[in-house]
Amino acid sequence: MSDPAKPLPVLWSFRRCPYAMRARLAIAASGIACELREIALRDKPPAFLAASPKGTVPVVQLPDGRVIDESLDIMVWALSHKDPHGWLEGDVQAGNALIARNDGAFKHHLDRYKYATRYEGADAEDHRAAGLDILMDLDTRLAHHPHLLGESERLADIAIFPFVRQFAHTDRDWFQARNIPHLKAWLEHHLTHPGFAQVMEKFAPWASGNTPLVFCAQTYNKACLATQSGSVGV
Ligand SMILES: N[C@@H](CCC(=O)N[C@@H](CS)C(=O)NCC(=O)O)C(=O)O
Repeated sequence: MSDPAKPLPVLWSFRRCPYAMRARLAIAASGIACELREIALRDKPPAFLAASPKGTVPVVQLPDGRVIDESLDIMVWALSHKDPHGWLEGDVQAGNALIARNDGAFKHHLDRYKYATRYEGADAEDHRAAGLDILMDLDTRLAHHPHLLGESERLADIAIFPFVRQFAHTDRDWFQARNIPHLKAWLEHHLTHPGFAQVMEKFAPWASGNTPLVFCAQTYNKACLATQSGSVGV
């Protein structure tokens, strides 16, 4: 439990942002209590921009004044504190390569598929096909083991699935018709995990003077324990 006298790290977040999701998942797993401040991207609070002028979520503001404003750095910061599921273990180089492709090429195609009108000359179907090529590669990996890097869930699984979720939800019928069964099972596992529901709880945007909202996911790990008997339990 958090000590009410001790200031908590502040987590600036946006519920539907895949970068923020992966940061919340890692913080939840670590058990670190934070003050969650949900923001609206169209109406960023001055206090948020003062903490991180680049204006992207997620951002963690530590009580000592340090600011962590990249989702992967937030994940590593949180899990370095406590990593109950061993997400930082395994083949880190291979995991980082998968994450780099996700955050680079896959995100590029995802944005131009989902928001084609925002990108001049972008053809949504071309970008969807290019995104699918990457997902087919992930599907091939997942044909051999339940997680991207082997028998155990790692940072790459947690860092990548929120983006695959967004791709899948852009046109659910089209996605369902694709022959990528292993990837679909992997995605379903993450989406139905009780810990995911917990980090997707809805909150109104933060306003100065609000009662602090403690994002403490002690319950995340309890939820994990409850599912450990499942076939691909965390
Ligand atoms: N590289 C950053 C990217 C974060 C990012 O781009 N987040 C989006 C939301 S999903 C954002 O805040 N965009 C700013 C905006 O839309 O104004 C990270 O990993 O944290």
